[in-house]
Amino acid sequence: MHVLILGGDGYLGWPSAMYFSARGYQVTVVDNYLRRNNCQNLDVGMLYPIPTLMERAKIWHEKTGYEIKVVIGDLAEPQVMRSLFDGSVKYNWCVNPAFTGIPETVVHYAEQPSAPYSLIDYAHADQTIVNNLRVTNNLMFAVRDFSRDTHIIKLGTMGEYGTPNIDIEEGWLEIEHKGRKGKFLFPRAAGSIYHTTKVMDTDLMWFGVRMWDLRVTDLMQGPVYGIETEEAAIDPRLNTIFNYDEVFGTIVNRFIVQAVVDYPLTVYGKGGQTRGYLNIKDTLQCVHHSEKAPAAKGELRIFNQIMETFSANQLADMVQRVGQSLGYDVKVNHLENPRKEAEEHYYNPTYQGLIDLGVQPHYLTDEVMAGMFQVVGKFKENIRKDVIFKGIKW
Ligand code: USQ
Repeated sequence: MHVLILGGDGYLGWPSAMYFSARGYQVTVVDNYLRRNNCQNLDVGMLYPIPTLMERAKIWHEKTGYEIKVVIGDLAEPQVMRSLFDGSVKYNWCVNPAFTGIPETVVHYAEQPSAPYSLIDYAHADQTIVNNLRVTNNLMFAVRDFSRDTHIIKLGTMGEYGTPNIDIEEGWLEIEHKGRKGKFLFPRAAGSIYHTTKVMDTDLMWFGVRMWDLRVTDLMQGPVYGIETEEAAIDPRLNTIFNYDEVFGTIVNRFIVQAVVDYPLTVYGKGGQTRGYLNIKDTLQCVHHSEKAPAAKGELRIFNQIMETFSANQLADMVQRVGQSLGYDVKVNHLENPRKEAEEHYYNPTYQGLIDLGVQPHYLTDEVMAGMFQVVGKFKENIRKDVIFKGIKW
C-alpha cells in the first residue's frame, strides 16, 4: 500500500510518515517548507533545530532500512500535485527512483495551520486562504482526474464547529423542518481565518464526493500536544518540529515550556475556553485506523478527533500541579484575551467514531505531562522568552 503524505515536514506530517513506513507501507512525503519558512520569517524560535526533510528521510533509512521518498514542491501548484499521480514526479530524495505508483491513500496536512498567523494582517490571511484552498482543490481534481478510488484523509479541525450551545455531532446533523427531515453538515462557525479555510475545505470535499463519488474522511481534530512518538525514539534527530511561541505553539505545549522557564502561564481571558485535546500519538493512530477502514465511494465520513476535553484553566491547573511536583515554581497569569472567542460556554462534542474503529486513547495524565516536562527541560537553554507572547489581535 502506498500512502502519500502532503505536508510531510510538519508537526504531524513527519511523525505520520515514519509511523506508516515502520508498518510496511510505501510512503511519499511532499512539502515546500511553508511552515519552516513562516517560522523563520516571524523569528518564532524553536525548542531544537530540525534537519531538512531529505536529511530526516536519510537518517530514517540508515536506522530502519525503510525508504520514505521525499518531494520538495509547492502543492498549491497544480503540476506539482498532478505529478504525484501521473508518474512525472521527480523525487528529491529516495532509494529507488522508480515511481511508486498512484497512492491508495492521501493524507492531507499541507496547510498553514495557525489561527493567530492567519490574523496577523491581510497578507497572512491571504497566504492562508490561497495556500489552504488551492492545495485542497488541486488534490480534489488530481484524484478526480487520475484515481477516483484513492481515499483522501483530510485534516479538518474541531474549530469548524465553534462553540455552539447544542451538542456537537460528528460532522452531520439530522434536522426536522416544517414536518420534513434531512441530514446536513453540522452548522459551522469558525473562529479565525485559518479555521474558516478548514470549513471551506470541507465544503470542497463534500462537493467532490457528491459530484464524482470521491472517498473522503475528514478528521475534525482538536489541539494536539506532545513530542515523543515511538518512531522518533529511534534517533533524536527524528523528533518532530516543536513550537512554543504564540503563533505556532498550541496551548499544552506552550504551558509546559512556560513552566520550565518560570514564565507565568498565559491563560487568555477568563480561561473557560474548552476544547477537545489529543496526544500526538493518537493523531497517528486515528489516521492509521481511518486508512485501514476507508470511506466508501461517494461518502464524506467525518470523525471528531479528540480524546478528552479541558478548559484553559484546567490545563493551567494541571501544568501548575505537575510542574510544582517536579520542583518548578509555576505561576498562572490571566492575560487580556487577544482572540475573539467565548470564554465561558457550553461544550459537549461527540467523539465515538474513531474509538469504534479501534483507536486506544492516550489520556493527558500527570505522568504523561511529567514526561513532557522532562523532554522540554532538556532543551531549556534554547527557550526564548521573547516569543512566548506578542498579543496578535483578532
Ligand atoms: N489559549 C490560551 N493561552 C495560550 C494559548 C491558547 O488560553 O497561551 C487558549 C486559546 O484562547 C484557545 C485555546 O487555548 O481558546 C486553544 O488554543 P490553541 O492555540 O492551542 O489552538 P488553536 O488556535 O485553536 O489551534 C490549534 C492548532 C490548529 C488546530 C486547532 C484545533 O494550531 O491547527 O486546527 O488547534 S481546534 O482548536 O479544535 O480548532
